[in-house]
Amino acid sequence: MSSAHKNLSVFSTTGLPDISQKKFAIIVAEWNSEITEALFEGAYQTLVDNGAKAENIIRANVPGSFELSFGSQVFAQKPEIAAVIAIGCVIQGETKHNDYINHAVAGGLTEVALKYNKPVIFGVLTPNNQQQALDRAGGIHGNKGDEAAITAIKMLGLQ
Ligand code: RBF
Repeated sequence: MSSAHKNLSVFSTTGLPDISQKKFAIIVAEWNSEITEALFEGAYQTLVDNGAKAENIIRANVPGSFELSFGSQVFAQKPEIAAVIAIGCVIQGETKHNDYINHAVAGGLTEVALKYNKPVIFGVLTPNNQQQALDRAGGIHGNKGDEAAITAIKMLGLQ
């Protein structure tokens, strides 16, 4: 089914756990900052809208998406952090750099989550072009940052 005009960020928010006492870290890659700032805003606002206290949301920047694994580990290892959301945007170029970065980050974030036994969310867009990124960062397909935040909250409900 084509997703050309679909808001892909429609999700259920029923039965979410209480996050009023939970601390979150949002790690933001500076590459493609127009996109990653919009994703961050979506994630931050969604956490607040669902009960997180603003002072319990910590933000840290890393240069590019490749650095998200290490940046996430720095915060995942802190006992007070309940969940980490990694935000990035890797746009396909003429070379295969995007494949290497995307695979490295997906694997790195998975490792950090399993090592520290807490949710580490993959909020990384992997679009073919800038327009696809804009469409998913507050455009016609919604905001994947919102989804990343809801995913973090849902995963906390498992614990
Ligand atoms: N980082 C991103 O977050 N998004 C990108 O689209 C992106 N494109 C890159 C393209 C090339 C050719 C290189 C070398 C790096 C790129 N990076 C990108 C940066 C990467 O995530 C990382 O910060 C650097 O490779 C330093 O480790």
